[in-house]
Amino acid sequence: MVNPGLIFDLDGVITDTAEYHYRGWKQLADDEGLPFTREDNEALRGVSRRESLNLLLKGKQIPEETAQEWMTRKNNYYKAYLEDITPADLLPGARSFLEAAINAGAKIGLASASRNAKTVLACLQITNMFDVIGDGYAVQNTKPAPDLFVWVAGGFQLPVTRCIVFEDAEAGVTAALRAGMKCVGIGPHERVGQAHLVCDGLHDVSLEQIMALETA
Ligand code: B16
Ligand code: MG
Repeated sequence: MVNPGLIFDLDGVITDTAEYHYRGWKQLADDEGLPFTREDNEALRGVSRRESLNLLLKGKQIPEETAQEWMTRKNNYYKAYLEDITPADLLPGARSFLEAAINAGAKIGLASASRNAKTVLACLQITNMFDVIGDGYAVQNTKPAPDLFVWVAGGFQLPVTRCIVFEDAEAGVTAALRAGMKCVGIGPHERVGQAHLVCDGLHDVSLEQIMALETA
């Protein structure tokens, strides 16, 4: 039988860029006199840049031109932080889990909502570990739509039922389940409890557990 495909979200699964996204949005919010807290930032986890702006605006209406300028400004703040990312910023267990999966013959894919995903992979020096890279440019409908995961499965040339997703965001877990894939949720039950298996991170699961999930 052909080996399964493992599909990894980036922020919150392989590395933790959430803090940098927070600082970028916070800088923009401060520039524009909008209230924005770390608690508010939790709702932005895993959702697209555009949806993040909508959440930040909390219903406030702004012209499209202003929206574009604000997203560009936040992204420039965010990109400045990315310059500091090195392989030391891989989350615990990420490298060893990826290596074990590659050695076992699994296909490895990325499914990130971020348009900066390829830059982050390059900074982490792990680009060549991935067979398929799906980022914020790959599909139009972002998570919780299943499109990005289905797109990566297509790149693997595997049916969706042979793919297992690793996600830290509620929207990402929903997207994986809608795609008809098994899902490993990383984080608290309140956030990722809909997943087939919940754990604290890639350091907290074995490849055997994951492979068993595929046939469960
Ligand atoms: P960008 P993931 C997501 O990454 C982040 O969790 C989310 O906070 C961010 O808004 C989104 O990427 C878009 O990022 O502005 O760089 O395109 O978790 O899907 O890897
Ligand atoms: Mg994430």
